[in-house]
Amino acid sequence: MGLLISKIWSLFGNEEHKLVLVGLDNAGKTTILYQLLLGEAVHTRPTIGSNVEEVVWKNLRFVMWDLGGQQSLRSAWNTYYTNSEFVIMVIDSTDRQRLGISREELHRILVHEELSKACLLVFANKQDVKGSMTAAEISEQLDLTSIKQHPWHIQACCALTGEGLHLGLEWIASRIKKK
Ligand SMILES: Nc1nc2c(ncn2[C@@H]2O[C@H](COP(=O)(O)OP(=O)(O)O)[C@@H](O)[C@H]2O)c(=O)[nH]1
Ligand SMILES: [Mg+2]
Repeated sequence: MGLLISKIWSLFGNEEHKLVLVGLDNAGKTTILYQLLLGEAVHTRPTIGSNVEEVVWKNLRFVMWDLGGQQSLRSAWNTYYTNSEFVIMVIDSTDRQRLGISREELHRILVHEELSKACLLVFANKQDVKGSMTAAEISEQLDLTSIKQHPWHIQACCALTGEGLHLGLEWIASRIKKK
């Protein structure tokens, strides 16, 4: 009976999907989370530990974990991976210098056993800044085409205005439908 109810429940799209937002400090993770939640850019401070919010979008319920990105906090990311269906990596598209570190972190994350079935969405954030790297450039630098074990997608966005964020969620929704 419980199973039946949960099946019917899921037909209405009410199941929860766990997402983790990762990326270096200052990439825009917290801004993205609150832009999706509130539809506006909030003033952020560096995240110590994590923020978690439930974002409801088109009948889908996402539980989004926003993890602090400073080097000292990155080792704690793996404690949040359990049952995560999506990894959202946020990239500061103006930060050419640290893209190599993002690449290393990304590939380190993806081999984690608890994420073996997770899909990857990369947000190429801060597209409003002149001279920022394009999604194509970032895709190449992150070596995304080498990722064969996880469905992935890269989306250009601007967390300050929200532009592109919903296109990212569209992709996530399309992956959920495929399951
Ligand atoms: N220009 C611009 N600045 C952004 C954008 N997204 C975030 N920021 C700024 O980048 C800084 C870091 O954002 P935050 O969300 O705290 O990054 P986090 O450390 O990844 O959580 C803040 O000053 C944000 O206002 C964006 O799309 N464009
Ligand atoms: Mg933050």
